[in-house]
Amino acid sequence: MKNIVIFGAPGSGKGTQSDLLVEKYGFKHISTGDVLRAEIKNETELGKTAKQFIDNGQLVPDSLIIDILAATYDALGQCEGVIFDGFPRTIPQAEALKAMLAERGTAVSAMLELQVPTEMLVERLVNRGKTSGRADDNEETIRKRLDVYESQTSPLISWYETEGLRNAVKGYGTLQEINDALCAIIDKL
Ligand code: B4P
Repeated sequence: MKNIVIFGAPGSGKGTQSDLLVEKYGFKHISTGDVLRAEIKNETELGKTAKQFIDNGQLVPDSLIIDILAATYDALGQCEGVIFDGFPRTIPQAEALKAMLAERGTAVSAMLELQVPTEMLVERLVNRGKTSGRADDNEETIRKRLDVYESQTSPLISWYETEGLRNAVKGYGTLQEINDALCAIIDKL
């Protein structure tokens, strides 16, 4: 079973490419952003807490997200593979993922990093905001999210490099070109 981490800044196309990979390989998909948005919609206690962080462009605290991740993973059952989209976003989350998978006798197979220039990210997310209805897709919050990415999430690039799992891909161009580059890596796993 493959455990694939799809990694990149907000708006790098993690969700978009995950959908294409699910279609091609039949993998299951865990998007922590989607999980949190569902909690917000259902007005759970977790959703109420998460909303305050998300609307402000900040990350939800590690302790909240790590527990949810394990429960979501266990609920998937047997499958060919899992795509982790938007998780991990901090080094403690990466360490927790490693430990959680090790407890289940498995490990991350590869980290796929989508590289996109910052101004392109802003443009994509401002455009998404016109139809997504997401409170965090406005320019001010987008820039905050990108700062949070730089300070808290980008250190994971060298963390995964050290683990020997990092694979960087150009994250702009057509969806198909990007998808082909990701599939070439997955096919070698
Ligand atoms: P997420 O839901 O993970 O969303 P994202 O990073 O904003 O977007 P993604 O990279 O998936 O981009 P997409 O494919 O949609 O996170 C939202 C929030 O939840 C976070 O800010 C945080 O607060 C919280 N959260 C989530 N996980 C967490 C965690 N682990 N710990 C703590 N907090 C957490 O693409 C963006 C746009 O670009 C789309 O409109 C798409 O159509 C377009 N696009 C994609 N590929 C393109 C291409 N090749 N060319 C042109 N446009 C493209």
